[in-house]
Amino acid sequence: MIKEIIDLINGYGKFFITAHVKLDGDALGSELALSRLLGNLGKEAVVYNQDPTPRNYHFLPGAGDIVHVLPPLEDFDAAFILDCSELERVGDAAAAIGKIRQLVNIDHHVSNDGFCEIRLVDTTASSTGEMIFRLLTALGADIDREIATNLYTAILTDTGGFRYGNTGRETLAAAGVLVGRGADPQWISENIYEKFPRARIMLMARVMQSLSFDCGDRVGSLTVLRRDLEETGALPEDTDGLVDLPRAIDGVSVSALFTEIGEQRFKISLRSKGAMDVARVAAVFGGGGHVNAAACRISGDIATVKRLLFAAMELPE
Ligand SMILES: [Mn+2]
Repeated sequence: MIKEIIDLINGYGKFFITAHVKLDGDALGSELALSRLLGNLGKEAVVYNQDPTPRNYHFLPGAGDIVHVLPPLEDFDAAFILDCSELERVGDAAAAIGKIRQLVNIDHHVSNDGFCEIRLVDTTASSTGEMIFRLLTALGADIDREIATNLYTAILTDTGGFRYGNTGRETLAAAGVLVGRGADPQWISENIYEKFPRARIMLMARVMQSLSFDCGDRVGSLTVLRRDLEETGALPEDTDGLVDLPRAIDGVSVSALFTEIGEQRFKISLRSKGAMDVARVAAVFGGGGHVNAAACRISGDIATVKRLLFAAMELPE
């Protein structure tokens, strides 16, 4: 399939690139690296995202050129849909984007539904960034500092800083090559993880008060209510990473973050240690993800939502 994608890149001139809503480092780094690659090859590429770029990713080379208003889609020869397991993940424009002549999906989610013919899906890859790295290598394309910085960011963030189970030998080898091409690990980490606004830490302090344990103390959870954001001045993106906090507790194998997204409606982010498959739990409620990281939405008051979720985990009470 990589051959088909290379032929398509060589054969066409104008490319549309997008990724999922609720942007993360993998989505952004993959988009910007691919866009830069296409530009280096003399092609035209536009990166479109429905959502704004989170503040801590503004440093990524090319981030300022991302558009958030849909350009005329009939101009494009092909569209790259990155880090998406379903076309719908790109947001409200999914149906329109789906009409672009040629769709290419590059992704690593286990729940990928194979929505288009030309696709590069490897559920063993750490990140879409690692797959873009393979594509670049197969193309024999030059990896400049801009590409290296974006791909290193994609891999770094999707592996939780090279800590998760998806961190393989190839992952680290790719990261090594990228550092050799100018990606600066310290500068990149500082930008992503150590430039938070004060409101984010105030939100964290407040949300930590909601820490609770269930299922025989094997599940640790936090709850973010809308008023927590309002009263601290934090933004929705400031809840990123909160889900990882309970998982760091000894004896906790699953962490859950309940985020109030509407009247009697919660988004639940799940993280697990080891073999516990949270994608299966999320799927019970129509969600999805990976073995160790998944998400879903459930309606009801917080007590009901918690009860439904914990019942689906089938862990001893
Ligand atoms: Mn990813």
